[in-house]
Amino acid sequence: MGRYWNEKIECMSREDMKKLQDERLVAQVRHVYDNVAYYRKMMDEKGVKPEDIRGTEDLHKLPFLTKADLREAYPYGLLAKPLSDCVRIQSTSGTTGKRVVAFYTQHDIDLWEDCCARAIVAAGGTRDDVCQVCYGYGLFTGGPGLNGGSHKVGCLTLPMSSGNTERQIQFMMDLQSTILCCTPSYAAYIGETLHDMGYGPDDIKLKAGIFGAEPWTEEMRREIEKLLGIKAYDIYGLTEISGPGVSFECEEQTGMHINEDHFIAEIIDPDTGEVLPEGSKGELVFTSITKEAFPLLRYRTRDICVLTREKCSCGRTLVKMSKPMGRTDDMLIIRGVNVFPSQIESVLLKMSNATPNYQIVVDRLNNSDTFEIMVELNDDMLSDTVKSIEELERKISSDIHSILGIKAKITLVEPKSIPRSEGKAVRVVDKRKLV
Ligand code: DLL
Repeated sequence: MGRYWNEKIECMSREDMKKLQDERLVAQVRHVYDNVAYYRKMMDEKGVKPEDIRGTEDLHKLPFLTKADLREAYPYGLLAKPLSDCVRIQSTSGTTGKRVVAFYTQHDIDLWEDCCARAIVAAGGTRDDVCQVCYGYGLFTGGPGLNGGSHKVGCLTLPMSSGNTERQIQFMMDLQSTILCCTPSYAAYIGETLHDMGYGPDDIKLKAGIFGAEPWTEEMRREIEKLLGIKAYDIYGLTEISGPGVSFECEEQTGMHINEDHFIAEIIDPDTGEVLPEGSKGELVFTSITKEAFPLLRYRTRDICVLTREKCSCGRTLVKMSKPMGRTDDMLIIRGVNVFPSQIESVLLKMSNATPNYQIVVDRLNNSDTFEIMVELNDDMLSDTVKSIEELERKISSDIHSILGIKAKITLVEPKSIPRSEGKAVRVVDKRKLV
């Protein structure tokens, strides 16, 4: 199988990739215009006709699509194929407003699973591997996507879903799993539990992990790699665009290659909508050029990141995106300051005696925001003196202050007292009623 799942595509020259994207984009715009009344209306209002789109250079002429459009069109308003051609739905984990429901034909499932297969092969997966999938199964795309990719590669697939961590570890040992797929926070929890059970990396056969669905830092990567004795690869995706595998990391671990034969990426200024040049930081926008049932054109992800076409040592020519650096919407605004949970995480990961398990609690008292960060101590710290605990509290507090410019109340709590999540970690509890 080699280093790539699809070498022809993954290592295609820029000119050939552009040609492929141009052809697919033109056909997709026509398909959507002819079959989706909601989209036709948006294009008509903007005065754009399908024949105005002749290639990727015309992409900017199309209107953006946002989550608000998806909610308005819920459930069938953006469907581009008859329901009888659809074989699956998946849905977002969002807790506010209406859920987003995405539809798939069999062709759409195939291309999505193919993208996940590319990610697994990039992480070193072959038909000799045992791939333990502990992302949630069901409406969430994590489990089904990686499960499908793992089948395609020919790995022995363990469809574990999340939860029952001791059983996960038992299976991991008994069936000698070599690849672990789950959220990074769950991977860290599996690592902690492994150690609590009296085992270490030498007792398991894992070699790689494919972790995504939530933000995680480089420090967290190193921590998980150490706990489990593996190489940890990032994977990105969103339900609206298909699920995991929109982009994936290679052995260079310096960003995620976007599957550009299926998804065209742009970076825009989130305030003006203007397309920014390569290397600029801005909001990531995707156009899906091969999906049949739920093809979104210029969908605003709200994820902030940077794209780069620098040559990658892995040989892939697919454009790379940085780890998302936050979101334009779940960014917290505390006392007027923009706060990304990842900034807090990176402070904590630099402290040797605090753990990256934290929860931010924001409230509003007498018209002023309160900002508390609960941080778990590690076991060694428990036996320490009150003085050294106070010292740590002061250090975290001053580092947070210097990064964010605002003060937070730091509360150090006992190891394992912050509820663990088996899916995406709950890092923020916002009790303010601002809407
Ligand atoms: O989280 C799909 C997925 C499953 C990706 C498993 C990777 C692995 P949604 O629930 O629709 O889909 O959430 C999508 O999660 O817009 C990002 O804000 C965030 N996200 C996804 N992957 C990453 C990542 C899945 N690797 C939203 N790093 C996206 C940071 C991520 N954030």
